[in-house]
Amino acid sequence: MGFCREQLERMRPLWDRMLHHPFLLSTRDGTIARETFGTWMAQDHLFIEAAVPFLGAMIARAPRAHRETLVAAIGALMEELELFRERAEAAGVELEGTEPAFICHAYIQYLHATAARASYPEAFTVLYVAEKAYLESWSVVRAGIERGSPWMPFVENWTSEGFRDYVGWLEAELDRLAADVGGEERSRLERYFERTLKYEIAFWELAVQGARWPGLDEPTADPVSREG
Ligand code: MP5
Repeated sequence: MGFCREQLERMRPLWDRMLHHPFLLSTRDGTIARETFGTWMAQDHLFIEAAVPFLGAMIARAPRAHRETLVAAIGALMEELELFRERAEAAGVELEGTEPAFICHAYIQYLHATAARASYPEAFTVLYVAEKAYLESWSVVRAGIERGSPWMPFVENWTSEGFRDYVGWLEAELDRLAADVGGEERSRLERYFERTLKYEIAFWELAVQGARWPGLDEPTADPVSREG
């Protein structure tokens, strides 16, 4: 069995938790609040903007045979950004000037740190898990969403034939990369796999919980005296 299948089986309970997230189920059922979906849109727009330099850094280190597909993936990100701008305008969601939520900020820092410091197979693992997560998450939504939903273009973006083929390519290439690494590196790939999946769950959670940073909502209970 290849690395990806093995990890997907190891992570099955967490993976299923992601696929049953209330954000996905309520988008599928048409009960999601526009504000909740708007929070996800504005935050994911930031994430995608950060994914462009992440991929750029990967291309700089990619084997020749990976370059063409990764370059095309940057083109796809540019089209996604355009889709977000168009949908945001239609839904009255403000994208410009949005501050990253805590979880979005952390995930973006993780992308940047991975691009700068991790090995190529480690960065490839992060890319694979993030893309596979979106393919499967939006496939859950696709199974029940009304075709006329304003959110349908996002479903189509991440469940298209082309995107499925891209994720299939990532899977085959990650299996190949992982087959060539030693035991310690393989353990690191497993940790990247798990951590990225946890970030994906946290990102759906952020949309539902809202973009406020933790610890800022309640008034200070017992103000510290500044006298003396
Ligand atoms: C993706 C995304 C998919 N847009 N946002 C998160 C939080 N995870 C994964 O990546 P891409 O590059 O937009 O297909």
